[in-house]
Amino acid sequence: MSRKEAASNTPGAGTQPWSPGPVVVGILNVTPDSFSDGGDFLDPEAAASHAANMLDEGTGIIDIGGESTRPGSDPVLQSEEIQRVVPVIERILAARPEAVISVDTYHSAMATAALEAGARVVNDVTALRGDPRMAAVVADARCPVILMHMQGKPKTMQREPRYEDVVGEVRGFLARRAEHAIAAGVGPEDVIVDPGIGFGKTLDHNLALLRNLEAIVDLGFPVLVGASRKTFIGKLTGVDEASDRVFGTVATTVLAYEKGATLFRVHDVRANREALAVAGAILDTFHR
Ligand code: HH2
Repeated sequence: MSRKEAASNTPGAGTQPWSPGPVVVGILNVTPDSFSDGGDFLDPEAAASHAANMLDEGTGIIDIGGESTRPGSDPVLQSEEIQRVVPVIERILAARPEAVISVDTYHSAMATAALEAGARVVNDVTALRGDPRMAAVVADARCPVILMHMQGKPKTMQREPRYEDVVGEVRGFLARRAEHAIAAGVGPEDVIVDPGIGFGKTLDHNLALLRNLEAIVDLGFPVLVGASRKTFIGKLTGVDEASDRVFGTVATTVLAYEKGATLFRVHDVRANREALAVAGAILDTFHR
């Protein structure tokens, strides 16, 4: 698929609640233990103020998570997750009713509570495998859903991940999960796929996926890339502090965009949005 054809996969062409063009998905983790922003936004007031900053910086979606899925993390109780996330959604929407909020969860009860509170997208890192009720929740809500590839579970996924052909296996998995979602009643226009950078993958696996992203774009669904501040960027740059990995993140965003990805889940909204504006103009896709 050509770059221009991939651009027509951009969410917004159908009923999705965001505008055409590359979409920055700003990360808001309401957790004590996320790998980069853990503990920063547990207070709903601080979370809402960070969301407002991200909106001012041009985020198209705010992705709110109440459970860390970093390597080695433990699951949290759904009740705890809901208690963390719902007040934050309510507070953001009270101040900025136009905000498009996505909920980063694989629990159907959390997704239901978030959608009731006004979230409009579900981001499921298990691609609807984590909870048998999730597909029906998304189908009933008629909302976009992000289906992400992960090998294993967060607790152990970075212990010797193995593939025969990482690109082919991730592509095949995403095709099967998209088929599953559509069979369960999710609109084909509501499916977004994500290769799951860092989820059961070595540095070489991550690089192979990013280098061959066209193979995922070719599935015909919008592609989200979530590389922000991740360990592979630290390995390549020698930057240990996650919050300092913005330059490496921006390089990933621009190259992934050039290969046809259209959604970028990032912590640093302004840096990535400005890079995408310039990259889009050079690629001559969205600047007119
Ligand atoms: N990465 C993280 C969490 N959710 N969702 C999608 N669709 N794609 C990703 O790559 C992705 C994701 C992990 O990053 P972060 O939220 O910053 O950290 P933590 O899991 O520690 O909260």
